[in-house]
Amino acid sequence: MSLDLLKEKLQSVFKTLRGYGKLSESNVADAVREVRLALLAADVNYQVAKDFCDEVKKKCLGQEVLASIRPGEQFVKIVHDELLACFSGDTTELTPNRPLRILLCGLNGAGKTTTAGKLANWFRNRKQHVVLVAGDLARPAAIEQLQVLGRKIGVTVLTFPGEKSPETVARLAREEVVRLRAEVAIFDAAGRLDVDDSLLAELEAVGKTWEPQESLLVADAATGQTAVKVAQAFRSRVPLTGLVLSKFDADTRGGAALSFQRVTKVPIRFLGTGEGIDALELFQPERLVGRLLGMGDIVGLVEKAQMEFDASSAEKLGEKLAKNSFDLQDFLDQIKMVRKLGPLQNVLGMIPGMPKMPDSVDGEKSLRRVEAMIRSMTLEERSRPGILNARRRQRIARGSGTSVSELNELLHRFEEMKKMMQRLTRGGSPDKMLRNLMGRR
Ligand SMILES: Nc1nc2c(ncn2[C@@H]2O[C@H](COP(=O)(O)OP(=O)(O)OP(=O)(O)O)[C@@H](O)[C@H]2O)c(=O)[nH]1
Ligand SMILES: [Mg+2]
Repeated sequence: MSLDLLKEKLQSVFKTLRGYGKLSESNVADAVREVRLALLAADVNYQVAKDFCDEVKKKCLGQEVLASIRPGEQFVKIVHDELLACFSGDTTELTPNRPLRILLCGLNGAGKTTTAGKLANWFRNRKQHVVLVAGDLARPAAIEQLQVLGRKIGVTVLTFPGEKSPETVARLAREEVVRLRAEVAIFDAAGRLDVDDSLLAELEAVGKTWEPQESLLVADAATGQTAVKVAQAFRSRVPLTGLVLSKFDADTRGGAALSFQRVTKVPIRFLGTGEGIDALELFQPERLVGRLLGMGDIVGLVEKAQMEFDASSAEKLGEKLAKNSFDLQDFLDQIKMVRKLGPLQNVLGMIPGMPKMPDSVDGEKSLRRVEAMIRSMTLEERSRPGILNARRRQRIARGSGTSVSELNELLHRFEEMKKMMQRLTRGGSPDKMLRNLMGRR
């Protein structure tokens, strides 16, 4: 299996770290160096590996040490999240427009024709009317190869015998696609041994006529950084919308996958995982990263520990409430703490007094405004909101770029929340009450 080497190396780094009592500057530096070597050995682009490691280091040193988990585990989680970030950005869905015209390009032997067959099969399995277009007029047996594939999966292959220009084929095929009312049409273009001007010029011309919504570059994963360079060269002339990494099943070092998106800014859409017609996977970053680390359990564990950590500071908060000394400063601390926990829509509900937000964008916005308002208050105002007269309120609203009525609403909500919490505290221990309030047992 590919990627095994990188996986092994990462695991040995994690093992070493597990022996330490806590993450310190020096053991983090050691571990990060090991990770960098592992990435480079796996053929990850140098700059990508460097940025990656800088980021991991920063996160490790900036993070609270969670009492209940071991440093190695926390480190795994950080590496995991950073690996995922290598793929963040664009969506992986193919455009919903119909007819969907796809152009497959790439070097000789990259796997274009095979991928064309696999993709056609993929759409056909999804009950889409799909056709293949034989656009490789350069290699003598290319048309026949596609026809054989088409017959195998029961998909029409459009050919234009005698035609010498791929551009003309693109024009005629487009008309045919409309006539046949096909929903998806996949153009199998010619390759070259190397990226050269004649190839790029041909693809440019085909692109102008075929006007594909999706231009996918098929690149051989086994060629590692070379594949990344090829992608960069193509991208300069052909507006690529995605990559298909073929031969991902072969014994590759796997690092190319990690470099692609960062270097080329083009998302990986599919992985080719074998010669068979079914050997095509929609690219899912979580899956790849999970496979790479082989430690989904640890990632889950750290997430849980973060929740526990949250609960222990909730206890302290509970004491404050019991003594009726919970003030706006504590409220602000709560918001800060909750922020650390991750996706806002999941955690917003944990802040006492925060209304449920319909979506994370609105939630984030409103949270930021609440923070701004509290930050515009003096410390005295934060601990004794009672002194907030009209003048002070005006000043705070101006200072935070909000309005007096918004501030009034916040203060009202805060008082309501305090009252409600007080009622709840009478019925039990503060920390139990808070856990209840925060939806935990
Ligand atoms: N193991 C493996 N082999 C693959 C995969 N994709 C393609 N191949 C093999 O790679 C070889 C070349 O594939 P083609 O699809 O003919 O490549 P092409 O890009 O169309 O090549 P040209 O038409 O010559 O430019 C074939 O032997 C395929 O079986 C894959 O995902 N895994
Ligand atoms: Mg081919």
